Amino acid sequence: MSKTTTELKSATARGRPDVGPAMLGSEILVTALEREGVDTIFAYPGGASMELHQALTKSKKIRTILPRHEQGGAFAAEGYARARGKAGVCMATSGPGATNLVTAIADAYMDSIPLIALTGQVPQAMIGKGGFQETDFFGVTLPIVKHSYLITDINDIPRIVKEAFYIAQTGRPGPVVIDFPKNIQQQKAQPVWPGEVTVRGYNPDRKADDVALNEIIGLIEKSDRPVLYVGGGIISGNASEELLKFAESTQIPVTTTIMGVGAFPESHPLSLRWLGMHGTAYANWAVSGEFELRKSFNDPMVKLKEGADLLLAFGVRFDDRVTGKVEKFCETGTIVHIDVDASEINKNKPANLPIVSDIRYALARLNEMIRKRPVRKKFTAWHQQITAWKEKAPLRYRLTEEVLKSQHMRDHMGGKSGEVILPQIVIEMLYELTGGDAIITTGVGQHQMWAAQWYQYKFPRQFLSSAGLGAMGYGYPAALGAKVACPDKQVIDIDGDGSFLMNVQELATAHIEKIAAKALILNNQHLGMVVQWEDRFYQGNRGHTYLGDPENMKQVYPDFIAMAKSFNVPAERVMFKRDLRAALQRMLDSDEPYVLDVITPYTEHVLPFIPAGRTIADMIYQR
Ligand SMILES: Cc1ncc(C[n+]2csc(CCOP(=O)(O)OP(=O)(O)O)c2C)c(N)n1
Ligand SMILES: [Mg+2]
Repeated sequence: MSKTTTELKSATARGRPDVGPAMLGSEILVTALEREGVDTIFAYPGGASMELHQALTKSKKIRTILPRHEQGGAFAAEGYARARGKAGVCMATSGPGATNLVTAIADAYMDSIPLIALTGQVPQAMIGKGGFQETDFFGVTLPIVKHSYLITDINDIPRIVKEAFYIAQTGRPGPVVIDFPKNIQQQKAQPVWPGEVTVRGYNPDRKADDVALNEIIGLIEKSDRPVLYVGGGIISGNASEELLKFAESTQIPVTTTIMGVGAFPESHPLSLRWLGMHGTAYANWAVSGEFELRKSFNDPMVKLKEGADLLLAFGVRFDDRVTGKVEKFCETGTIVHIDVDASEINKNKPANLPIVSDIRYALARLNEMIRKRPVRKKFTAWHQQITAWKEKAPLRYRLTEEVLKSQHMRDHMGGKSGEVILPQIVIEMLYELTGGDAIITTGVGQHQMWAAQWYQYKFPRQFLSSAGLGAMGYGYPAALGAKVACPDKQVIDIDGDGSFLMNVQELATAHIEKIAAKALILNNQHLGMVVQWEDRFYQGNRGHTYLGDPENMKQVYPDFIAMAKSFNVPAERVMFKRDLRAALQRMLDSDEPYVLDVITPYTEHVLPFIPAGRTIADMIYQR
């Protein structure tokens, strides 16, 4: 967004200014947060933000949680936001505190998560002088925020905070930075509280017109093979119910992006699960058609079955992890693209019918139209084709030669091949034991893809993962945030050993703050996803992807159990399949944070797999 001018329709305009008693700038900020309904802030103090912490100690409404690393705090705020559906708030001091927030801000930007990042800044007189802990945070974050503010006048605080929440939470949500110089925190003024804000040039309330929506219904009537391809927009737009109604009344099959997992119940007969690089073969075929697997990327593509002739792309952005080679993605289909953010339209893939709209509005209106004039098309042949594809290539795994011959078998299993724990079964079992009801967070890597494949998601805000940015270290802090947001839910971080180690310090936050988020580590002693690419494209040559101790490969390294215990967090390790179920149950039964370290072979690959930038004719899947 460009620089904004604000029109305040404050109480003043109605003749009754809402003026508070004189307070410090820091106190005005905290009061402004309270007025936005903030109940939790993840904040790590320092010289430029301690005034704000002093003010927070006086708040009766806001719980301040001290993370052990600002990145952990910011990921926790994101987890809170994703699980709760309202802005998460994190705070850090200037300089290194602020720069430690950058990864999460970038993550929130990529995945459209409402995040308020507050930072202390050096006093105004010191700005630009390179003083202790000065970083131009406004500048640093400029390309990765929806909007940002540097407070320069104490009287602006109420308006800025109100605008920040408004911008972060409306339209396509995103991160907003508020940088707050220390001298203004220490000034005093009487706050004037705005009633409501509008930001000139910013209109998040976009609604499709009926002509365009009618055209969609016409296209459905004309099509033989329609597919709904839906994403995170359905979740952030709170449109799941409308989507379910629309899919059921039209009988159009639904595939989601990773961001859209949970937007449509995956156990539903119309669900194709998620699509893309590691998505189901049948979702990818339904969108782009089935092709013979070609031996080389230069061979011609040989089509076996037609894919979608109509793609309803709702709240998605045609990410490359979904499309592969974008020209070949749904090459023969008519594309309808609805997004609330006009800049997504025609960005990655041209749409035949582009519509800028709030997705809940559009779906609700479509449902009304369909109620009055039901869709007559039945798509019987199409449903039969999809059933055949589901039977031909379900998600599946088996004990492979690679696993049986692996170092893992020699080092840890003592030849007991029946006892090896494949990562997929851990998640399947977790699904069974939790009745599919848990909120799942993840790190980034193979475990993330398996967590998305082998747990079936049934409600929105159930699967929280760093999708667009792919930030390792996201899982456990995000689980803390989600557990704070939803204390009555079982919240489990399905993590990798590499990813978990990146924010392991947050076990302290979990213990001290009594946040019972669980960490289930699929510990393959490797950066497994990179290993998979090494195996496929670099003849298995290992380029710094082993995480264990090369001098003692029999030892599991590092020792997460000892580490967890040092944080006073109960922990357990499982090596053999016979022990898995009971150990998972103990983890679930714990009312404390808990670490379950499950040792798995590093030789397993995530399938299906469409190599980056390639096509549906290059998809490898388990036969
Ligand atoms: C912060 C960060 N650094 C590097 C990467 C690149 N990367 C993607 S997956 C992966 C391996 C992750 O290993 P682990 O967490 O153990 O998960 P696994 O694949 O073994 O399940 C790496 C290094 C990343 N995504 N994020
Ligand atoms: Mg690993």
